[in-house]
Parts: sequence; C-alpha cells; structure tokens
Amino acid sequence: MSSINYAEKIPNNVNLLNDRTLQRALEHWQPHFLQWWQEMGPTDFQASDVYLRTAISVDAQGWAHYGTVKMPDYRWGIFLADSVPARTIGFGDQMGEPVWQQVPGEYRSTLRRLIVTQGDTEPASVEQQRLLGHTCPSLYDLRNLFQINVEEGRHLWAMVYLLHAYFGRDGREEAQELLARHSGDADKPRILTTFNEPISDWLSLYCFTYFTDRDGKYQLKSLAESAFDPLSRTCRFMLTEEAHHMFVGETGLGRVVKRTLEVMKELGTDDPAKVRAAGAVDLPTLQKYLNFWCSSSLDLFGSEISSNSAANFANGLKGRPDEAQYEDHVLRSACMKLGTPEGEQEVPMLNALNEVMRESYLKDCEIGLKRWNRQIERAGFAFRLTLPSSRFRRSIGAWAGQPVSPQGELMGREAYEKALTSWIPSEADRAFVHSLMQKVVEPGKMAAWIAAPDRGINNLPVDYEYVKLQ
Ligand code: BYC
Repeated sequence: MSSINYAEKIPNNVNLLNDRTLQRALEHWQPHFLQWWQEMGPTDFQASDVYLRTAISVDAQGWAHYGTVKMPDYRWGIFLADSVPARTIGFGDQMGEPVWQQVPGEYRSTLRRLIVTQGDTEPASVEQQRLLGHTCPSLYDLRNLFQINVEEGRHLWAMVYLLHAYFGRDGREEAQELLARHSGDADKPRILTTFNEPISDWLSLYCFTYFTDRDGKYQLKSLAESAFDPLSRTCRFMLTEEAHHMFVGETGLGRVVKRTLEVMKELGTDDPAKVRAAGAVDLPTLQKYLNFWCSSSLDLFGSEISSNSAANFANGLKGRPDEAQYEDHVLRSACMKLGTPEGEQEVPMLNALNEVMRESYLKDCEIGLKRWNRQIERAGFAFRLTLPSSRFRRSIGAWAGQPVSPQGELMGREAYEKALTSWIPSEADRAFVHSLMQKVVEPGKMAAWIAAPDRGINNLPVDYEYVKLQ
C-alpha cells in the first residue's frame, strides 16, 4: 500500500519528490487552482470550519480522515490506487498484452481528449453548485455539499496530474484551459451540456448527484479498465470518493419523498396544490425534476452508434464497467439491435457500447425509484415515480431533437412542444421550488420540505454542528 506524503506542498502517493520537473509544473498550477477555487468555488463560506473527510491513504479500509478544516486549506492531492502487479490489457484487440505505463503515440490525442473531458466535468460541477450554500436545508446538507465540492476539486487534480505527467506541453495547456472554461459561460462553456445547466436549488442538486454523478460512476468504471495504467489507477481511487456523492443524491431524494408523504398523510390528500401550500414538494413536481436530470444525464453517454466508442474499446483505451463480468472482451463478431427513428438497425456491438453502458446505467437508476415507490405505496398513495424513456428529450445521438414523450412514443412536434412543460419543470415549478429554498443553519434542524437523515456523518449525531459559520 502506498501512503500519502502530507509533508509536501501537494500531498501525493506518486513520488512527486523524485520528479522535480513535474513537481514544479504542478506547483505552478496550484495557485491558479486556488484562485479558481476562491473565484468559482462555494461563495461566502471560505472562512467557515467544515467537518470534512480527507484522503490519507488509498487503502480500502480507513482511507479517509475526518476533521474540521476551512475549505481553502483542504489538502487537495494526487492519489492513485495501488498498481496491480503484472496487470494485462483486459479487452480489445490487444487483450492479454501488458498494460501501458506511458501513452502510446498513436493514442495520445484520443487519451488526452478523454482525460480532458473527464477533467472538465469536475470543476464544472463545483461552479454549478457555487450558490447553493445560501439556501441549505440543514448544516448536515451544507457539509455534504462542501464535501462533494472539495472532492470534485480533487478529481480535477487527478486529471491534471495525468495531463502534466504524461502529455507534456499540450497537457499543461489543457490543464490551464480546465480553469478557463466555466459552466454556462456563453463564450467558453464546459464541454458536456449537462455541466452547463444551472443547479440553483437543492432538488436539482439531489437529482444531479443521483443521475449525473452516477454517469460519473459509469464513466470512471469504464476508464478504470483502461490499458493506460495511470488512468486506470487514478479512476479506481476516484470511485471510492464518488460513492458518497451518489449517496447524497439517493438519500436526498429519499428524504424529499419521505417528507412529502408525511405531509400528504397529515393532509389526507395527494392534491399537488395542497401539498405545495403546506410547503412540501408535490410528487408530480419531483417527477418533472427526475425527467429533466435523467434525460440530460443520458446524453452524457454519447451517441447510440459511435465510432469513437468502437475505437476506444478496440484500442484498449476505455472498456465497459466491470469488464470482467462479460465473456467476450474483443467483440469483433458481436452485433446489437438498436431502435432508431428510422427503424431498428443491427450494428456491430463495438459501435453500440455507449448504448450498452446507458442501458446498465438506467437499471442502476431504477433501484432508487423502486425504493421510493415502495415508500409511496406503503403510505397508501397511487402515484408512482418513473424514469423517462432513454429517447425522451435527447440532444445527442439517434434520438436527438426527436419529439418523444417520456413514455418513449414518437409524437407530433406541436403536441410535444405543448406537453413539454408538463414533463419537465416549468418556470412556475422552478419558482415554487425556489420559494422553498430557505436557509436553515441551526444544528439538527431541517427545512420543512425535507426529512431528517437517518444518521449523521461518521457516526456523529445528526444535530452535530457540521459547519461552523463565520
Ligand atoms: N454534450 O461518438 P459520440 C462525472 C460529443 S460525469 C456535448 O456521440 P463518444 C461527474 C463528443 O465529445 C462523467 N457533447 O460520443 C459527474 C464528441 O465530440 P468530439 C464524465 C457531447 O465520443 C458529476 C461528439 O459529440 N466523464 O465524472 O463515444 C459531477 C461525438 O461523440 C456529448 C466522461 O464523459 C454531450 N452530452 O462518447 C462531477 C468520460 N456527448 O470528441 C463529475 C470521458 C458526446 O468528436 N468522455 N458529445 O469533438 C467520454 O468517454 C466521451 O467523450 C463521451 C462521449 C462518453 C462523453
């Protein structure tokens, strides 16, 4: 197990001390990162003491240390999971050959593009969430938001390390650009669309961490299979941290459902207007938020039929999540049937891998919905939450721009445009949700629209003062 050296300016387990050039390059980037954090990170809470976990080792048991820190003092560092001895390539045309410790010249620009795209999402999400602290439903939630934010910052460091260490001058330029693009910026937006959507309320945050961070899980798992070993090791450790982000989404949405059901039972009705008047999120509104963030996140898997995904797999750059679970790791003779607006098409499996991943992602998304629907059923109400069809509201791929209902039916464009505000949040819905977003910062207290969590962080009570506001 490699331990992390905290005595250095940049905590790391990659022996930075022995590579002075790389160390200097990263130390040069560090103040730019800190400046970006001050300007684009969570507003107005930089002086607060926050109960945060920090990675102190990459050991599966006890990798994290919990303690109180001010966010700008967080020890962002570079941590790679331990290398697997004699690891070989697990898929594609070079299956069985030793993995690469350096970037092969022929894959350089593709690998850089993948790493930059991954890296771009990390600071983007911090930017998207920067104002949320002002409307936190509790100190517990505020702390979770900041935990996610500092870890997304660390994930940026993870990708910047790879760019600096393996891609020379282009890599350093890309690392600079990662701080220059900004979420929602008209001139220099973030690369992927979902990361330019505003997240201005906590319902959106929980949906984002439920759906979009789960895309993160799938993408990181597929990059963890990469033949480029430093990328694989980096992503394996990032996945450890990512789990908490999805936990925040899953439990956050579960707590919203729980509170809404309490209100519905108290009132003895599921009438959305009455639920709203009582200060809770009615279930149809929640459904609209699920539709919005799920459909947006589905685009993050790329086109159903993609020559990029075929080449990435065949060349060993990007596998399928948990590649070992499959039998065929080369896929040169497999095919898959795909539904497109032009009818069903049979395509080589290699070209359909984005869709394979999207399908297993959707199954993973179903798990939370099943749980919330059981809660609704037990409370005696007929409403059921559903995931939208993977053809609904797509901007990327075969179904991009097609007028498809959340149930997956192709329909007339006019009728579609008209119905869209009943499927995704309208201006009025957003205004209502915003009206609920009142800051609650008394330890243990929750906003009226969300139930308390079952337990606190790291065995502390829910009413622990997770953030000491300054
Ligand atoms: N928006 O063949 P195509 C996370 C572009 S989330 C805009 O369809 P491909 C996190 C694509 O870039 C995980 N553009 O797809 C979560 C390409 O452009 P170029 C992030 C899009 O290449 C929460 C063109 O369309 N990680 O970690 O097979 C908080 C044709 O591409 C979009 C990754 O994404 C879109 N939605 O797959 C914090 C992993 N989709 O290159 C963090 C790295 C596609 O021709 N990225 N395009 O100019 C990848 O593996 C691939 O780039 C994609 C696309 C899966 C995104």
